[in-house]
Amino acid sequence: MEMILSKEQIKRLQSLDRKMAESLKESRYRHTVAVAHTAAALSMVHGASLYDALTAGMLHDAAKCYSNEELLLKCRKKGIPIREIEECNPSLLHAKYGAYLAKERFGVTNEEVISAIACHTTGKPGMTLLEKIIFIADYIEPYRNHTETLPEIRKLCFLDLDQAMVRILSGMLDYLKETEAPIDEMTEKTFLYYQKRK
Ligand code: DGI
Ligand code: FE
Ligand code: FE
Repeated sequence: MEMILSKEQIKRLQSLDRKMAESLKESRYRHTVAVAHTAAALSMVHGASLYDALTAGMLHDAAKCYSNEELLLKCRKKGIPIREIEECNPSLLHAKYGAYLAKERFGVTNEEVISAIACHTTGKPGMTLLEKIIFIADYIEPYRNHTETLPEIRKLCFLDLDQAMVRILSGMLDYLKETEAPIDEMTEKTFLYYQKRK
């Protein structure tokens, strides 16, 4: 697995970094860089491509600069299918639309990177190594402070990705139920898939 960045790759990553710094608000940009670096660290342990992890991390929230209304309009305009749960909860679309932007605006051709962006919010059953790394990095990056159990979850992520998926999804589903947020069936399917595998 490619663990050394070429000069060309470093240039491309710096260019993405500048573009995200311009388009995202400061706290979202800080989170973006943190996810990219956390994904890089996870790649070093678990053996994914450093460049792919950094690219997907840098772009995973690229569509967060848009409001719910804008996301709905843009997805409709581009013919991106919108499910009922996304109609009610358009913020879920930032993952799918971010994947679209990665391809069409930022010139990403690696389908693995594009799909890691597309499923970073809900996950999906049978995720690739890179998809899991981005999903997990989004949850554990150093600036996150949403749950008391983060320190032990963070440690687990560097030891066993599938077990970490179960811990993260179970916490996420508990939180969504607590707040009575509508749950995307994909989030539940992903949880059940990784729970069974454990
Ligand atoms: O974009 P971020 O804020 O970095 O994080 P994210 O892409 O995971 O999306 C933010 C929220 O999405 C987070 O609070 C968890 C939530 N989410 C994940 N699965 C579901 C969900 N929200 C709803 N309503 N339903 C889901 O199934
Ligand atoms: Fe996100
Ligand atoms: Fe994020």
